[in-house]
Amino acid sequence: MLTVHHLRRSQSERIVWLCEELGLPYELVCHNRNATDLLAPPAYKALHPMGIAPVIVDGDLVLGESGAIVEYILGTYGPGALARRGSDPDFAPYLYWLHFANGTLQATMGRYLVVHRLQLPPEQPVAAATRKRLDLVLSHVDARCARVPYLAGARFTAADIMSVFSLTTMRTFAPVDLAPYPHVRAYLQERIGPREAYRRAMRKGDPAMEPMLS
Ligand SMILES: N[C@@H](CCC(=O)N[C@@H](CS)C(=O)NCC(=O)O)C(=O)O
Repeated sequence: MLTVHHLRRSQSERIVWLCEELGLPYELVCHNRNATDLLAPPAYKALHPMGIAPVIVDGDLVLGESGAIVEYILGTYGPGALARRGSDPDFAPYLYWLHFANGTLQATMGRYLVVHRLQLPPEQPVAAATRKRLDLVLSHVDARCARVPYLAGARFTAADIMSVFSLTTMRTFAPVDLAPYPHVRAYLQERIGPREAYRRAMRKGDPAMEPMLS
């Protein structure tokens, strides 16, 4: 059986959510971050050479990297409903938003986290450039959410599963006010939050944490 190693408050929530959306049988192993440095604990580090979340184990396979895991699960177990393929008009936007999630959105949030942790003043050039990039990225997502219900288009896909962490749980580490992005907020509150599989995944992953949807 597929085992999902979930590091609490991390990108591995995407994989728990994906399994719940697909209704897959899977074993969920939850790990807490170290209290001191908030990194993954030694047991998590031992799972994979990178030691970062997510990691899945499927028979002899140990796989890391959210995007690879999502593609692997969809390709191996997914009935196809959460991906878009070549002849589908949503194929190109699906690919774009699936890859934008880690390539640009999460990367920018990560950069913003560093600036936040270093407590750089807003006028410091790197801090100012990072804030500008973050606004560009969030405005881009906001414009997309204003036009279509889900990132790939009319239907919910794995592109949403890849993106939501950066707009929600990531903000517990790097606070970002979503008030200037009302369509992102509507997307989170009206379309993602009510999804039973999302709520179940979040509850199973960390019953003590309320999803940050606003
Ligand atoms: N690009 C990777 C990023 C993985 C990553 O940075 N995970 C963080 C959690 S969000 C982590 O494991 N941090 C704990 C640590 O570095 O020890 C992916 O999507 O899988």
